[in-house]
Amino acid sequence: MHFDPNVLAKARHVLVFTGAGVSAESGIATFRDKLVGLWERFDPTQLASADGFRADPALVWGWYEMRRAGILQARPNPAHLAIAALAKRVPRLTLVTQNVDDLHERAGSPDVLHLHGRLDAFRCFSCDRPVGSLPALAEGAGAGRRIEPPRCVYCAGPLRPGVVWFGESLPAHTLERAFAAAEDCDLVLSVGTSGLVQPAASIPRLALAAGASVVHVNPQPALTGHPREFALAGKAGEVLPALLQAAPIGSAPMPRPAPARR
Ligand code: BV8
Ligand code: ZN
Repeated sequence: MHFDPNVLAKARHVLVFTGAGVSAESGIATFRDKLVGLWERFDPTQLASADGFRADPALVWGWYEMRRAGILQARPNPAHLAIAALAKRVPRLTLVTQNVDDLHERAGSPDVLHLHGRLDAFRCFSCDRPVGSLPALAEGAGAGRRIEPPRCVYCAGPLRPGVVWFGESLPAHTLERAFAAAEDCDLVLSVGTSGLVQPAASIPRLALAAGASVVHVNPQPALTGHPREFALAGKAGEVLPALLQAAPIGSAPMPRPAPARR
């Protein structure tokens, strides 16, 4: 059944739930994309874990620094901008992301709920103290190489990225807010996610169970067959601006992207 853009126009509360696919058109590799270079023979679930970091801190820190370099080079794409514009055109919008980049923020979205943390928030792996200022990107980080993590000034432990690794708990308050939005919203726009990682991936299902409709924006959408679940097959950077055009909602101007946090 085709999605009726009037559902978006009539929505009181829209929950936008994004995954790596929303940043794909900004040139940031998704988790489905094969890992390259040094990391080719690893599975992200091995690298994105405390055990993986313990086993080889330089390999894992080098992987995150390469990703951080890529994020600094990247710019928000029309999908990020459309989501920021949508927030100004519907009565209430909650943005929940699995991504650890800051492209939603740089597109102008306020109050982004990062279920899996932020790559550019660092803390000590040993004493957990947060790091005030961003460590400078190591020479050649963008090319991808092993890099020894910087040391904590308090206990000399290795720094780690402020992301949620596999086997680690999600930030409880953020998850609570995301689940509450899933229970309250009328519509979920699930954008660019393969829906494989739990508990984040349960958000669309929770919303369906609470009576909302769910639209998957994805070149390869995966539907469960629920009558209120729809797919808009295609790239987020094309589908979302078109959806905002088609839906008879207010017309706030598309925001201008902000520069990366250095
Ligand atoms: C937890 C941060 C428990 C890091 C991430 C066995 C052992 C251990 C754990 C488990 C296990 N089995 C299950 C688990 C639970 C585990 C899990 O779900 N594993 C999976 C692999 C089965 N979950 C956890 O471990 C979570 N914690 O359970 O804790 C616990 C409980 C109590 C006490 C202690 C512990 C923590 C999970 C968080 C992991 N961290 N990220 C980092 O970024 O490095 S997950 C990471 O992968 C992302 O954040 C994201 O969530 C996920 C990737 O998914 P997507 O974003 O969907 O991206 P993907 O590449 O998969 O798909 C891209 C999609 O985009 C595709 O569909 C594609 O078609 C589409 N696309 C492509 N181009 C476009 C597009 N769409 C639109 N437009 C385009 N242009
Ligand atoms: Zn420390």
